[in-house]
Amino acid sequence: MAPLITHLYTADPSAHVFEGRVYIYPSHDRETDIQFNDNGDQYDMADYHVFSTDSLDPAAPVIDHGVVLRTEDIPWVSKQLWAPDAAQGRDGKYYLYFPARDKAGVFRIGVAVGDRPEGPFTPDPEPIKGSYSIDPASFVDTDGAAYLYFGGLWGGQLQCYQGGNTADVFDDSWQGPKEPTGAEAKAMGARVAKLTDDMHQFAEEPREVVILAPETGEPIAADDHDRRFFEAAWMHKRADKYYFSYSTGDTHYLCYATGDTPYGPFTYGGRILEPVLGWTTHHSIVEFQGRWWLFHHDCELSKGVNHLRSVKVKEIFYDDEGKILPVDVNAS
Ligand code: FUB
Repeated sequence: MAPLITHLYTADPSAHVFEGRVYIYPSHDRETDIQFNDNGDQYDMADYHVFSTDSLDPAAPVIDHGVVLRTEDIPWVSKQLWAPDAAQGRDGKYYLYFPARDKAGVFRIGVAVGDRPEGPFTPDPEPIKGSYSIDPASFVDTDGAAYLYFGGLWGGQLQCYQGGNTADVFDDSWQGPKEPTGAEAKAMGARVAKLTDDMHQFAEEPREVVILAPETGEPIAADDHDRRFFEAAWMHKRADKYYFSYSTGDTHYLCYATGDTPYGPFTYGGRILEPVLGWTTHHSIVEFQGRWWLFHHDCELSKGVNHLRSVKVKEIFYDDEGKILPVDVNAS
C-alpha cells in the first residue's frame, strides 16, 4: 500500500468528510538531530498542513493546502505540535484541536478556528482551560453534541495525572517513559469532555474512558500492554454503536472497544491493525461514500526512521455483529 502523501512526511492522520470531500489533518514530521528516546523528544514538529481529496481511489490526487498553523503563531506554545484533529461547529466554522508543550514544557491542548476546512486557522491565545496531555480527537455526535477525547502515556504525560481527571493534579515526578504497573493496578484511561457550544472550551470536567475486559467485565489491567490504552484515541459511531479505538503504544497495536454512549464504559473488541514499520501507530476511521476507511501511518517511505512517517489509507469491514475485521495492510 503506497503512502497518500509523498512530498512531506505526515503522521497521526485525523480524517473527516466536510463538504463532500475527505480532509486529512496530520502531524507534519520533520528531520531533526534529536536522538530517539522513549519520551518522544524526536517528534519535534513545528507546523501543520491540511490535505484533501474527493476520492480514495489510489490514483486520485491529494491536495496539499499548505501550512495552516505554525508554532510561532501560537502565543502559549514552546514546541512539539503533535497529533491534531478538526471538527465543524454549529456555527459552520472549523475548529482545529492540537497538543503542544506550553512554555513550562507541559502538554496542553489548543484550538484554532477557520472559516474553511482547509484553514487557515487562527489560534486562541491560551490553551483550552483545564486541558492536558496529547492527541485530541474530536467527535460530533448525531445529536450535534461535540466531545474531545485526549491523552497519551510516557512523553504524552498522561501518567502525571493519576491523582484525578483535572489538570491541577499534575505530578511532575511521573514525567518520562513511565506508567502505573502491577497486577492490581488498573490501566489509565484516555479522557473525554463535552465541548462548549462555541467549541472553544470544555463544558465539563474531563472523565476517564474506561475499557473493560470482556472476559471479566473489569477494567483492563495496567500490565496488560497488549490491550491497555496508550495514546491515539479516536471515536466513531456506526449503527448506534460507539467505537473507541486507540494505540497500545509499546506493543504497537491499534485496538478498539465498543459502548452505548460517547462516555462508555467500553468493552474491548479486538485488534484493528497489527504492528507496522515504526514505533508509533496512530489512526482515524471515517465513513466516506458508504464505505469505511482506516487512515494510519508507517515508516516505509523513510525506510524505518521512527519520526519520519507517512499517511496511508485502507478500507475496513465489519461483521454482522459490528465487530471490526482485522486489517491486512498487505492485501490489495
Ligand atoms: O506524532 C507525535 C506522537 O506520536 C503522537 O501524538 C502520538 O500519537 C504518536 O503517533
